Amino acid sequence: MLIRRPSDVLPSEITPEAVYRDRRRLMLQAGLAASAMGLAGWSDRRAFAQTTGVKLAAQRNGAFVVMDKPTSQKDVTTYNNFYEFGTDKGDPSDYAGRLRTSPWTVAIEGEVRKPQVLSLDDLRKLAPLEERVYRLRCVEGWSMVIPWTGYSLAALIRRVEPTGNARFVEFVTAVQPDTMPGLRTRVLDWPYVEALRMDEAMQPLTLLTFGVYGETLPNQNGAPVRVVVPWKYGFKSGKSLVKIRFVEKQPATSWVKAAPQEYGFYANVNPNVPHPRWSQASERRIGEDGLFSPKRKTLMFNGYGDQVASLYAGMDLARDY
Ligand SMILES: Nc1nc2c(c(=O)[nH]1)N[C@H]1C(S)=C(S)[C@@H](COP(=O)(O)O)O[C@H]1N2
Ligand SMILES: [Mo]
Repeated sequence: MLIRRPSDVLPSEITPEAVYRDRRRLMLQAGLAASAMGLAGWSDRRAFAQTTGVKLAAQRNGAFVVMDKPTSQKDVTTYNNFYEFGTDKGDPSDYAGRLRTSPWTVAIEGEVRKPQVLSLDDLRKLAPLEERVYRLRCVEGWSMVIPWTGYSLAALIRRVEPTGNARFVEFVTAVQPDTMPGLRTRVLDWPYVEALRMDEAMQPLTLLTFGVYGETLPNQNGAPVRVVVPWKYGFKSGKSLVKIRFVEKQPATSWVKAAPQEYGFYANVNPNVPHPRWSQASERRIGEDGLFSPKRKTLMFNGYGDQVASLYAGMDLARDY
């Protein structure tokens, strides 16, 4: 019997659409057959649920809750960017099921007095978990409103005691060639690396994130731990972190390396600075704005200007985009 694994259905195989759809159907059938035989496995879970179902207790922090209507859990967990699993919005939820998230460790390295390797459990217990509702604005022109669970990254940073040389924080994300079909495409230089200036990383909004919608993160949203930086374009919020490195020099980040003319290091949401190929002045809220409804205006710093504008005083944000 031929059981198709996700690696057999790579979009990068560039199969004609019909063949590709047929493979998906076969895969779903394989999942059905497996469940009929009582075999619990990835195919079941992948085909029938997009969330983990594992509750993550947290206190809602009203100071970090935007009033916008949250995007549905379904959209949040099935409309994703996670290029390690493919470049289509549905690829992460379709193919991230095999990502190994346990055991998981995060290494804290570089310019810190207390370098250490933390288990996911220890990392999660380092500070009280909070639920916060943030806007997320993707550089591609869409946005969502998402209830995340986590704590301010600042709590971890204080714990590991950065030295005076630590000026940037680099986030290195997972590379699992056998579970990440997207790694075979050379769209980005893997691992996916992002970074923040130290003061940005210490800003209380910057969230070390373990959950979404009251549950642990689904793989497609960056399980088991990611960062969320709500005043910057979504690509700054690296998923599935394995290393947090404190460094003196501004790190070479994946998107800047891939297209420096298009993606800046700061990547602050800014309606006044167009992407070279499209405007950033407006956005489409997923699940609310149709393709033909007027787009809503994008806010400077994604609406978080009161909290973060001072970080950039004196900088020319049209040059340092
Ligand atoms: N490792 C990794 N992290 C990533 C990405 C990625 O491709 N790989 N995509 C980024 C982009 S472009 C966005 S918009 C957000 C999307 O997060 P979400 O799918 O949980 O909404 O994740 C960011 N983090
Ligand atoms: Mo994005």
